[in-house]
Amino acid sequence: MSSKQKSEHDFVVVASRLPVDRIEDADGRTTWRTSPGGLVTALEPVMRETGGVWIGWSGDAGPAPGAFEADGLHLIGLGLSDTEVTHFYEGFCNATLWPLYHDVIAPPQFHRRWWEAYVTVNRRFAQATAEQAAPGATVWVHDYQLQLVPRMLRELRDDVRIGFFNHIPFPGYEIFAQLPWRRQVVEGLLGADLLGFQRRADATNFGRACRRAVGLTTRGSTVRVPEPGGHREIQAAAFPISIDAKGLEEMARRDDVRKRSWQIREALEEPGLVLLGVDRLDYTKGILHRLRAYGELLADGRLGPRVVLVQVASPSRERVEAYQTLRDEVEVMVGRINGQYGEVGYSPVHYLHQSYPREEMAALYLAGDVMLVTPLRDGMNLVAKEYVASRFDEGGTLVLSEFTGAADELAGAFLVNPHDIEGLKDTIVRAARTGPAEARRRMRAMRRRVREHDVARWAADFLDTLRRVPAGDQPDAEREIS
Ligand code: GDG
Repeated sequence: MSSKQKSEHDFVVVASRLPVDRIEDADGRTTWRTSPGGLVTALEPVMRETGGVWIGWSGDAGPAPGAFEADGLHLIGLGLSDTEVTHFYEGFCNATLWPLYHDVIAPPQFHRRWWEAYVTVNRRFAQATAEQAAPGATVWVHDYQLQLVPRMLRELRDDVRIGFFNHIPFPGYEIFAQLPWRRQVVEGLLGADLLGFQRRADATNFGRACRRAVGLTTRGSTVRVPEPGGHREIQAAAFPISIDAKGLEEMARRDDVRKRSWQIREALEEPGLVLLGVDRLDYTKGILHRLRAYGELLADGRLGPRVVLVQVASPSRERVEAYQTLRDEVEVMVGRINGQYGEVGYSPVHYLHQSYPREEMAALYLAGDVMLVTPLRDGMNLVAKEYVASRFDEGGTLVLSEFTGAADELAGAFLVNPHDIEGLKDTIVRAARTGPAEARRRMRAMRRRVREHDVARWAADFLDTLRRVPAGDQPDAEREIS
């Protein structure tokens, strides 16, 4: 145990990013504003109840902000140097693991110096966590940026209970096996007591990686990890993440938000049909496939006159090359479609490369007739769930890629394989032509699902399971796993 250990917090959240944004005021002083993401909403009550702490990076290169409070939450900001931002964050996280874990949609790059930075930064997170956790504390580590933290932390503090949740897919073994450091990554994760994934298929893929990369035995969701003189049994299972459905519905019902949604439709000047896409500008989201299908539908005239596609593509990872290339490709295609099918006073694509306040997002969701969520691969896709939660009017239809985690849950969606452009076109047409009674039936079923399985339930399910898994070493004699 580290001599610097402060042993303060019974609950520690460890995520690559802090749940706050840095704001410089006019006098150059730094203040912090909590960013209202789903994860914070879900974990805030637990954090407050337990006096928990959140450890993460502020998002800027430079010295560590250290311990501070924002809106009553205890936060510890860790620092990354310029080189670490390049090698760890933009490199190993966003140009190695992200494409690899999304079925190599873009080619992953493998560089030893990026891996070294990944190890260094993960160790920094593990050490900071070991210093903050009270004896027997519960630690919840998040996502692919921190896969080595569970084991590093266990080596420093074998008294804490460690959960890990992977927000992105865990790939099939043939793909995962490309990673030169596959064994270290699996062993890093196996330091946890409970590993959570979005879909059962991800947990199954992880089990296979344990068998193939490390030679372990698994049974169902249990992985048996040998330890000197005994073994540990770890659970790897699906915990599909969700959203603050109630909060979002309340926002969508607000007068100002509804008014804004009418204004949006008005600004589109009597559209025949409004299709909507909302994504980070990322190659996993299938934006090019969507645009291609839409362009062909305009050529065929199958969607009728004055159809518009509103496509929000919020800026993301702009210093990573694959993202710059994607932006160019998307913008060329948007320009081509508008050039070919637009008229004075009519643009078939409204492309918005901007970030919007949450209220504007809710208004957009209300203004869309057909929501297009067409990722080539996506751990869950919260946008699909947000659309459904916002539609208190039970209007609108959802076209949803089979390759999202959300497709396992949202049975009322029109499921589609985005690689199949003909199929995508037919599905968009079907979703657009659905009669109001059928659309309402589908929307109701999806809304029920999202309301009953919201982000608070997700967090409670994970933390309850983590509390129940047997922690620590077990003697070898008890039972055999085949
Ligand atoms: C990862 C996994 C998994 C987008 N533009 C704006 C904005 N957004 C918000 C959306 C939504 C979130 O960002 C995006 O969440 P997604 O789930 O769709 O996708 P990723 O960012 O790739 O998230 C994913 C998720 O983690 C959670 O586990 O579902 O599979 O890839 O909430 O609304 N929000 C605002 N302005 C924007 O312009 N305010």
